Amino acid sequence: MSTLQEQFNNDGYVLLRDFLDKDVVNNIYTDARKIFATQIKHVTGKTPDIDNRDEFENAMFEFFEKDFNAFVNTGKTVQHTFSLHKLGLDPKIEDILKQVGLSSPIIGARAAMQFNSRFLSKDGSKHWKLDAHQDWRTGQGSLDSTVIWFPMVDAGADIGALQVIPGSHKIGLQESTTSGYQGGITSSLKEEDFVQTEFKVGDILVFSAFLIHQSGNNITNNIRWSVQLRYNNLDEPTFIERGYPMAYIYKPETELVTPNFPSVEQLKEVFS
Ligand SMILES: O=C(O)CCC(=O)C(=O)O
Repeated sequence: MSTLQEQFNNDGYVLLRDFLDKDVVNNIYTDARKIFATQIKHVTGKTPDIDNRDEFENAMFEFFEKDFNAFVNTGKTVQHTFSLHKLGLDPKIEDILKQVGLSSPIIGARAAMQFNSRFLSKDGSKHWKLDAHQDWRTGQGSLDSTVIWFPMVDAGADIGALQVIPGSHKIGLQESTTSGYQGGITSSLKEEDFVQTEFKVGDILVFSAFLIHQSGNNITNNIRWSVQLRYNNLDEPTFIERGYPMAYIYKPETELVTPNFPSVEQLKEVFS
Protein backbone atom coordinates (compact mmCIF):
# COMPACT_ATOMS: atom_id res chain seq x y z
CA MET A 1 0.00 0.00 0.00
CA SER A 2 1.37 3.45 -0.87
CA THR A 3 2.26 5.91 1.91
CA LEU A 4 -0.44 8.21 0.57
CA GLN A 5 -3.12 5.54 0.88
CA GLU A 6 -1.84 4.55 4.33
CA GLN A 7 -2.09 8.16 5.50
CA PHE A 8 -5.55 8.47 3.96
CA ASN A 9 -6.72 5.25 5.62
CA ASN A 10 -5.27 6.28 9.00
CA ASP A 11 -6.29 9.93 9.18
CA GLY A 12 -9.23 9.94 6.79
CA TYR A 13 -7.65 12.68 4.71
CA VAL A 14 -4.54 13.87 2.90
CA LEU A 15 -3.67 17.47 2.19
CA LEU A 16 -1.75 17.66 -1.09
CA ARG A 17 0.36 20.76 -1.55
CA ASP A 18 0.65 22.49 -4.93
CA PHE A 19 -1.43 19.76 -6.57
CA LEU A 20 -3.48 21.87 -8.99
CA ASP A 21 -2.19 24.28 -11.58
CA LYS A 22 -2.93 27.75 -10.16
CA ASP A 23 -4.25 28.89 -13.57
CA VAL A 24 -6.82 26.10 -13.58
CA VAL A 25 -8.06 27.19 -10.15
CA ASN A 26 -7.99 30.82 -11.15
CA ASN A 27 -10.07 30.14 -14.28
CA ILE A 28 -12.84 28.61 -12.18
CA TYR A 29 -12.68 31.55 -9.77
CA THR A 30 -12.65 34.08 -12.62
CA ASP A 31 -15.58 32.45 -14.42
CA ALA A 32 -17.63 32.63 -11.20
CA ARG A 33 -16.77 36.27 -10.59
CA LYS A 34 -17.58 37.20 -14.21
CA ILE A 35 -21.02 35.61 -13.88
CA PHE A 36 -21.63 37.52 -10.64
CA ALA A 37 -20.30 40.70 -12.30
CA THR A 38 -22.99 40.51 -15.01
CA GLN A 39 -25.75 40.39 -12.40
CA ILE A 40 -24.03 42.96 -10.17
CA LYS A 41 -24.16 45.36 -13.14
CA HIS A 42 -27.76 44.44 -13.85
CA VAL A 43 -28.89 44.88 -10.24
CA THR A 44 -26.66 47.65 -8.86
CA GLY A 45 -25.50 49.39 -12.04
CA LYS A 46 -21.89 48.98 -10.88
CA THR A 47 -19.01 47.43 -12.79
CA PRO A 48 -16.47 46.50 -10.12
CA ASP A 49 -13.03 45.26 -11.15
CA ILE A 50 -13.16 41.49 -10.57
CA ASP A 51 -9.45 41.53 -9.71
CA ASN A 52 -9.86 44.16 -7.01
CA ARG A 53 -10.90 41.81 -4.24
CA ASP A 54 -12.39 44.27 -1.77
CA GLU A 55 -14.14 46.35 -4.43
CA PHE A 56 -15.60 43.26 -6.08
CA GLU A 57 -16.69 41.59 -2.86
CA ASN A 58 -18.30 44.76 -1.54
CA ALA A 59 -20.29 44.82 -4.77
CA MET A 60 -21.24 41.16 -4.12
CA PHE A 61 -22.53 42.14 -0.67
CA GLU A 62 -24.53 45.02 -2.18
CA PHE A 63 -25.99 42.68 -4.81
CA PHE A 64 -26.94 40.22 -2.03
CA GLU A 65 -28.77 42.98 -0.13
CA LYS A 66 -30.51 44.46 -3.19
CA ASP A 67 -31.82 41.34 -4.89
CA PHE A 68 -31.59 38.19 -2.80
CA ASN A 69 -33.48 36.09 -5.32
CA ALA A 70 -31.18 37.03 -8.21
CA PHE A 71 -28.20 36.49 -5.92
CA VAL A 72 -29.34 32.96 -5.03
CA ASN A 73 -29.96 32.12 -8.68
CA THR A 74 -26.60 33.55 -9.72
CA GLY A 75 -25.04 31.49 -6.94
CA LYS A 76 -26.66 28.44 -8.50
CA THR A 77 -25.53 29.43 -11.99
CA VAL A 78 -21.85 29.61 -11.02
CA GLN A 79 -22.11 25.93 -10.09
CA HIS A 80 -22.51 25.11 -13.78
CA THR A 81 -19.38 26.48 -15.43
CA PHE A 82 -17.39 24.40 -17.90
CA SER A 83 -14.17 25.24 -16.02
CA LEU A 84 -15.49 23.79 -12.75
CA HIS A 85 -16.86 20.63 -14.33
CA LYS A 86 -13.78 20.07 -16.49
CA LEU A 87 -11.69 20.02 -13.33
CA GLY A 88 -14.00 17.44 -11.79
CA LEU A 89 -13.19 15.14 -14.71
CA ASP A 90 -9.47 15.89 -14.89
CA PRO A 91 -7.21 12.79 -15.22
CA LYS A 92 -5.12 14.14 -12.31
CA ILE A 93 -8.20 14.02 -10.10
CA GLU A 94 -9.09 10.54 -11.35
CA ASP A 95 -5.55 9.41 -10.61
CA ILE A 96 -5.50 10.73 -7.05
CA LEU A 97 -8.86 9.06 -6.36
CA LYS A 98 -7.37 5.78 -7.54
CA GLN A 99 -4.35 6.35 -5.33
CA VAL A 100 -6.53 6.65 -2.24
CA GLY A 101 -8.36 3.44 -3.17
CA LEU A 102 -11.28 4.22 -5.49
CA SER A 103 -10.55 1.63 -8.17
CA SER A 104 -13.44 2.77 -10.37
CA PRO A 105 -14.38 6.35 -9.48
CA ILE A 106 -17.68 7.86 -10.53
CA ILE A 107 -19.12 11.29 -9.82
CA GLY A 108 -21.15 11.21 -6.59
CA ALA A 109 -22.72 14.64 -6.93
CA ARG A 110 -22.33 17.66 -9.17
CA ALA A 111 -19.14 19.60 -8.62
CA ALA A 112 -19.98 22.48 -6.30
CA MET A 113 -18.65 25.85 -5.30
CA GLN A 114 -19.14 27.87 -2.13
CA PHE A 115 -18.56 31.54 -1.35
CA ASN A 116 -18.63 31.86 2.42
CA SER A 117 -18.97 35.14 4.24
CA ARG A 118 -21.13 36.31 7.11
CA PHE A 119 -22.10 39.23 4.84
CA LEU A 120 -23.81 36.73 2.57
CA SER A 121 -26.22 35.45 5.18
CA LYS A 122 -29.65 36.69 6.18
CA ASP A 123 -30.34 38.00 9.68
CA GLY A 124 -27.45 36.32 11.40
CA SER A 125 -28.46 32.88 10.05
CA LYS A 126 -25.61 30.41 9.92
CA HIS A 127 -26.19 29.43 6.30
CA TRP A 128 -22.76 30.65 5.30
CA LYS A 129 -20.99 27.95 7.31
CA LEU A 130 -21.56 24.28 7.96
CA ASP A 131 -21.61 22.64 11.37
CA ALA A 132 -19.71 19.44 12.03
CA HIS A 133 -20.95 16.76 9.66
CA GLN A 134 -20.02 13.77 7.53
CA ASP A 135 -20.64 14.14 3.82
CA TRP A 136 -21.62 10.50 3.52
CA ARG A 137 -25.00 11.36 5.04
CA THR A 138 -25.83 13.56 2.07
CA GLY A 139 -24.33 11.31 -0.62
CA GLN A 140 -25.00 7.82 0.82
CA GLY A 141 -22.79 6.26 -1.84
CA SER A 142 -19.92 3.78 -1.60
CA LEU A 143 -18.24 3.25 1.77
CA ASP A 144 -15.02 4.66 0.33
CA SER A 145 -16.84 7.72 -1.03
CA THR A 146 -14.33 10.57 -1.22
CA VAL A 147 -14.49 14.35 -1.26
CA ILE A 148 -11.99 16.84 -2.65
CA TRP A 149 -12.13 20.32 -1.13
CA PHE A 150 -9.97 23.30 -2.00
CA PRO A 151 -10.16 27.04 -1.68
CA MET A 152 -9.67 29.29 -4.72
CA VAL A 153 -7.97 31.89 -2.53
CA ASP A 154 -5.22 31.33 0.02
CA ALA A 155 -7.07 30.16 3.12
CA GLY A 156 -6.12 29.60 6.74
CA ALA A 157 -7.92 29.90 10.06
CA ASP A 158 -8.90 33.57 9.66
CA ILE A 159 -10.87 33.06 6.49
CA GLY A 160 -12.40 29.86 7.83
CA ALA A 161 -10.69 27.00 6.00
CA LEU A 162 -12.10 23.57 6.80
CA GLN A 163 -11.52 21.96 10.21
CA VAL A 164 -11.30 18.16 10.43
CA ILE A 165 -11.13 15.49 13.14
CA PRO A 166 -8.35 13.09 12.12
CA GLY A 167 -9.38 9.44 12.31
CA SER A 168 -13.08 10.26 12.74
CA HIS A 169 -13.92 8.45 9.48
CA LYS A 170 -13.60 5.18 11.40
CA ILE A 171 -16.08 5.90 14.20
CA GLY A 172 -19.18 5.28 12.12
CA LEU A 173 -22.03 7.39 10.82
CA GLN A 174 -22.95 9.88 13.55
CA GLU A 175 -26.47 11.00 14.39
CA SER A 176 -27.29 14.32 12.76
CA THR A 177 -30.10 16.87 12.89
CA THR A 178 -30.96 16.40 9.19
CA SER A 179 -29.28 14.80 6.23
CA GLY A 180 -29.42 18.08 4.31
CA TYR A 181 -26.52 20.46 3.96
CA GLN A 182 -27.39 22.30 7.15
CA GLY A 183 -27.50 19.16 9.29
CA GLY A 184 -25.06 18.99 12.17
CA ILE A 185 -23.79 16.09 14.28
CA THR A 186 -25.76 15.95 17.50
CA SER A 187 -23.29 14.06 19.69
CA SER A 188 -20.92 16.32 21.59
CA LEU A 189 -17.63 16.82 19.84
CA LYS A 190 -14.58 18.38 21.42
CA GLU A 191 -13.40 21.58 19.74
CA GLU A 192 -9.81 20.60 20.57
CA ASP A 193 -10.12 17.45 18.43
CA PHE A 194 -10.54 19.56 15.29
CA VAL A 195 -7.45 20.31 13.23
CA GLN A 196 -7.45 23.60 11.37
CA THR A 197 -6.33 23.13 7.74
CA GLU A 198 -4.44 25.82 5.83
CA PHE A 199 -4.08 26.21 2.08
CA LYS A 200 -2.27 28.08 -0.64
CA VAL A 201 -4.02 28.21 -4.01
CA GLY A 202 -3.29 24.86 -5.70
CA ASP A 203 -3.40 22.77 -2.49
CA ILE A 204 -6.24 20.28 -2.14
CA LEU A 205 -7.75 18.30 0.72
CA VAL A 206 -8.84 14.76 -0.17
CA PHE A 207 -11.01 13.19 2.49
CA SER A 208 -13.24 10.25 3.28
CA ALA A 209 -16.96 11.10 3.18
CA PHE A 210 -17.07 9.73 6.75
CA LEU A 211 -14.53 12.23 8.07
CA ILE A 212 -16.09 14.65 10.56
CA HIS A 213 -15.41 18.20 9.43
CA GLN A 214 -16.85 21.69 9.71
CA SER A 215 -16.43 25.14 8.22
CA GLY A 216 -13.90 27.29 9.97
CA ASN A 217 -14.94 30.73 11.15
CA ASN A 218 -14.37 33.37 8.50
CA ILE A 219 -13.67 36.44 10.63
CA THR A 220 -12.27 38.46 7.71
CA ASN A 221 -14.23 40.85 5.53
CA ASN A 222 -13.48 38.71 2.49
CA ILE A 223 -15.31 35.84 0.88
CA ARG A 224 -13.85 32.36 1.17
CA TRP A 225 -14.35 30.88 -2.30
CA SER A 226 -14.01 27.09 -2.41
CA VAL A 227 -14.78 24.03 -4.52
CA GLN A 228 -16.10 20.61 -3.50
CA LEU A 229 -15.89 17.49 -5.67
CA ARG A 230 -17.54 14.24 -4.62
CA TYR A 231 -16.95 10.71 -5.88
CA ASN A 232 -18.05 7.14 -5.29
CA ASN A 233 -16.37 3.85 -6.19
CA LEU A 234 -18.37 1.64 -8.56
CA ASP A 235 -16.43 -1.42 -7.39
CA GLU A 236 -17.23 -1.08 -3.68
CA PRO A 237 -19.23 -4.24 -2.80
CA THR A 238 -21.90 -2.66 -0.55
CA PHE A 239 -22.50 0.06 -3.17
CA ILE A 240 -23.15 -2.68 -5.72
CA GLU A 241 -25.33 -4.66 -3.26
CA ARG A 242 -27.39 -1.58 -2.42
CA GLY A 243 -28.12 -1.05 -6.13
CA TYR A 244 -25.97 2.08 -6.60
CA PRO A 245 -28.21 4.42 -4.57
CA MET A 246 -28.16 8.03 -5.71
CA ALA A 247 -29.34 10.19 -2.83
CA TYR A 248 -28.87 13.51 -4.61
CA ILE A 249 -32.10 14.68 -6.14
CA TYR A 250 -32.08 17.22 -8.95
CA LYS A 251 -35.50 18.32 -10.04
CA PRO A 252 -37.09 21.08 -12.09
CA GLU A 253 -39.30 23.85 -10.70
CA THR A 254 -42.96 22.93 -10.90
CA GLU A 255 -44.06 26.46 -11.87
CA LEU A 256 -42.80 28.89 -14.50
CA VAL A 257 -40.06 30.98 -12.88
CA THR A 258 -40.98 34.01 -15.01
CA PRO A 259 -44.76 33.97 -15.58
CA ASN A 260 -46.03 34.69 -19.12
CA PHE A 261 -42.55 34.39 -20.55
CA PRO A 262 -41.43 34.23 -23.33
CA SER A 263 -43.53 35.94 -25.96
CA VAL A 264 -43.62 34.62 -29.50
CA GLU A 265 -41.93 37.88 -30.61
CA GLN A 266 -38.99 37.24 -28.29
CA LEU A 267 -38.52 33.78 -29.73
CA LYS A 268 -38.77 35.05 -33.29
CA GLU A 269 -36.10 37.61 -32.47
CA VAL A 270 -33.76 34.91 -31.09
CA PHE A 271 -34.10 32.76 -34.19
CA SER A 272 -34.25 35.52 -36.77
O1 LIG B 1 -16.61 24.87 2.69
C1 LIG B 1 -17.10 24.73 3.81
O2 LIG B 1 -16.99 25.56 4.69
C2 LIG B 1 -17.84 23.49 4.15
C3 LIG B 1 -17.82 22.52 3.04
C4 LIG B 1 -18.21 21.20 3.52
O3 LIG B 1 -18.10 20.86 4.66
C5 LIG B 1 -18.74 20.24 2.58
O4 LIG B 1 -18.92 20.60 1.41
O5 LIG B 1 -19.02 19.12 2.98
